[in-house]
This record gives sequence, structure tokens and C-alpha cells, in this order.
Amino acid sequence: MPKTFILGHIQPDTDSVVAALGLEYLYQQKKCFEYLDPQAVTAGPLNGETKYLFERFGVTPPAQITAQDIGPDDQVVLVDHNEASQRLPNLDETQIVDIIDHHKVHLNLASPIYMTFKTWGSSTTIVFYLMQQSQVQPDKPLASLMLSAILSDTLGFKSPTCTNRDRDQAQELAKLAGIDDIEALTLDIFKAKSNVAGLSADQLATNDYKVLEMNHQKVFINQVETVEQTKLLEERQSELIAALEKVRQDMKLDLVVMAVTDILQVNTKLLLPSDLEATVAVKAFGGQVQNHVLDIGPKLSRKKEIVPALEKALQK
Ligand SMILES: [Mn+2]
Repeated sequence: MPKTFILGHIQPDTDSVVAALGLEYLYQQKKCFEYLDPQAVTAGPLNGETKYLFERFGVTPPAQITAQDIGPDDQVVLVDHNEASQRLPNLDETQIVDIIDHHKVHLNLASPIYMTFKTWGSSTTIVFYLMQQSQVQPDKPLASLMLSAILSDTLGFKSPTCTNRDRDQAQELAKLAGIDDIEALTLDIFKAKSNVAGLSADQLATNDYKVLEMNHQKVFINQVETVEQTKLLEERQSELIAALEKVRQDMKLDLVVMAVTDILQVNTKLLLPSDLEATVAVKAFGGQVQNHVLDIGPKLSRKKEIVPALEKALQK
């Protein structure tokens, strides 16, 4: 029996996992989508924040798969990503039938497929919109997770990627979830997000990364959202730089950048292992690199505030 795998990006975050689960729920309720045996799955292990949220709301997380688990007659729905570098390794792109995403598009597929792209703050906001269009209501645990995913991806509505649509949908979901104190939930998510003390330098360096092609260069940008920015950049700097250099070699990258974002203070500092990165970062953001670190000020969003500036700097 052919299946439909609903799949988020590698290095899954809460939004990609929960959006996939929401789509599974929607496709199961509404057979009109005609997806056979829809199953939310992940392309990698869950991070600490996502694990915490699934435990808190008593939901079994989606299983992790590899490309070998996808049969020749199965179909794939991508969520929260579109470009090849973020997909499950060795995924056959002719099996992709639908994409639901809020990132910039980098695609050139051989045949037409369904797509829903919105410039909203989380993929889960789009999934809830699709549910509303089909008059489908998530149950309480799913609504709780969906609210959490919006809060996680928009950093408690503080990210510049956040839109009024995200705020409104979050309020709706909070009602369905029976959650009154959104702020308290946000703080719990921040705590789970920033609990990086138990992670090795290798884990930290690849915690939440994207590899993007900019002007024929492979640029790796890892982001750590924490409340312990100074501690990470000072006490663990040399092991982090060593870990980033290893990533550069292993993944054959041109540039490796690590953004350490303080989500409470609203500030990002870039850790730049070599002069290669330092030159590009200063071109992009101005300022001066001190001891491998460039303070780029009150920025939170990789997608909206970091990637476009680096891209522009690399075009010069
Ligand atoms: Mn997302």
C-alpha cells in the first residue's frame, strides 16, 4: 500500500515537526486531499525543546526515517523547507507532490506540484489556515503543540518574521488548547530552547544549521537561541571554533558562521572562525570583529535579518 510521508527539514525544529503532524491530522480528516495513508515523519532526531513539548502535552512524536524507508510508489509532502540542501538526504525529488513552507523558494522541479507558500512567521500558521479552510479543528493536545510551534518559531511574537496572522492564529489555538497564559508557555519554551549546557561543542555547532548557496559558495549558518550568549562565546569559544572548522572540512563548505542569539535581550553575535567569514560579515553588517565575534545588534531572524545581508555582501 503506497504511503504519503509528510516530512520536515533536516535538523528538525519544533515548527517543522508540529506542522507535519498537523498536516497528517488534516489529511486524515479530509479525504479530499487524496493522500494515501498520510504519515508525519522526521528527517532527524528531535531537539531538546521539541522533545520537551511532546512530553508536556502527552503526544507521541513522529518517527524518524531515511530515504530507504520511502518506497517507489510512495509520495512525499515537504513542510517548512523546500530547497534540496535542507531535505532528507537522497530523497528522490520526483516523489514530492506538495510543499507547505514559509522560506524563500529555491526549486526547479521537473513537473507541476501543489504548493502553499506564505510569508507568515511559522509553517504551523499555514497548516492551521489550511485546517480552517477545510473546517477541521485540531484536538486539544495538537492545538497545544501548534500554539507552541508558533511561539517557538516567532520567538514569542518578537521575531521580525512574525505577522498579525501568527498572533491571531495563536490566540485561536490557545482557546482550543485551553491555555490562558501564553507568556508563561513562551518562557517555558525559551528555557527548553536555551538549555544547551548538556550539549557537546559538535552538537552545538550543528544545533540548528542551514547550508545555503550564495553566489556559488556553500555557506553554513548555524543558529543557537539561548539566554547564555556570553557564556557560550567566551567559555566555549575555542572548542566551538574547532567544531566549526571540522564541519567546514566534513561538509566541504566555503563559509561557516554561527549565530548566537540571546532571545531575551534580543541580540545576536556571530562567531566567525576565520578571516574568510570575518571579512564577509563586516561587509554585511558593519562593525568590528573582536576575538572572532561580531555583535550585529538587535537581530533575531536568520531568514530575514542574517541571510539576506550575507547574500548581498557575497554578491559584491
Ligand atoms: Mn519554520
